Amino acid sequence: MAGRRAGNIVILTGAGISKESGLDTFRDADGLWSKVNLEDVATPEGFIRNPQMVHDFYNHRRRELQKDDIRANAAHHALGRLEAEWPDDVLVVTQNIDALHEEGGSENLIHMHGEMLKARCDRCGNVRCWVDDIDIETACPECAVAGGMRPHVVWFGEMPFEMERISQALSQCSLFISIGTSGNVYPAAGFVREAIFSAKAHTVELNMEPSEGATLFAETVYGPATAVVPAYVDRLLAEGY
Ligand code: BV8
Repeated sequence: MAGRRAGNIVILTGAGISKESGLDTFRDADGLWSKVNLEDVATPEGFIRNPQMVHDFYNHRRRELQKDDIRANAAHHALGRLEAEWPDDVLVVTQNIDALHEEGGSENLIHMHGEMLKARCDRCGNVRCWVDDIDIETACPECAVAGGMRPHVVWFGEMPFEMERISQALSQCSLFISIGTSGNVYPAAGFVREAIFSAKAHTVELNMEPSEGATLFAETVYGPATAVVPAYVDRLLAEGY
């Protein structure tokens, strides 16, 4: 539908959109999963087996993403601009646990895999902003019980957040854009199918290279996010899709 400049947009992002801000991806050659075993640090079983190892993994990443030189890049800012200038809804659903979309100006935003700068108490369920390290002695500020604090992130085998709201948005979108994700992790990797079958949406993949689901997309543009995403947003605002 060349030229369409209306309709709700759902944008799924993954680690690739934050790569040029200086944060590691997971499955690239130098990615996080090449340095540590995901079963040990991103599963509830791993946390039960060795909670301090999991805390060390997240404490390192939490410190990293708070460094002054880790800033939102042109791709994050382009999505903030799209949300501000597009006539209908723009929802960003991110698998990322950094806060770079917020810095880029996105407000209609869902962190489906949680947020690194939040912590949750397994005892009382309290969730709050958290910038310091967590360890096995850390006490919950709410219920004062020690040892139950964990990063407020979604591990493998745990249900991602706000799935109802995401499905609702997918069923009502006219345009689905996937940015910087390898399409390995479900349910996020299945959103493109949902957008096609429940909303007959136009689908676009903007990535460094074809993802696992590349053949499902009506349109694909490959290259670094800081080049490809602003250019796509400019074209979308000027000419539609
Ligand atoms: C669920 C934690 C169901 C936070 C993450 C057996 C048992 C249990 C579950 C399963 C199972 N088998 C399969 C599953 C489902 C499982 C899954 O999908 N496994 C895969 C590996 C097969 N999924 C789950 O478990 C999910 N939960 O299914 O629950 C359920 C049902 C009922 C009741 C209860 C539960 C939970 C998944 C979430 C896991 N948590 N992380 C954290 O530490 O960050 S996953 C991790 O992968 C991150 O969240 C990350 O965001 C996510 C996806 O990775 P990507 O973002 O795509 O990153 P990746 O490195 O892979 O790719 C980067 C891409 O960017 C590449 O394509 C690259 O080319 C590109 N790129 C690089 N540079 C650039 C670039 N692009 C543009 N510009 C650049 N410069």
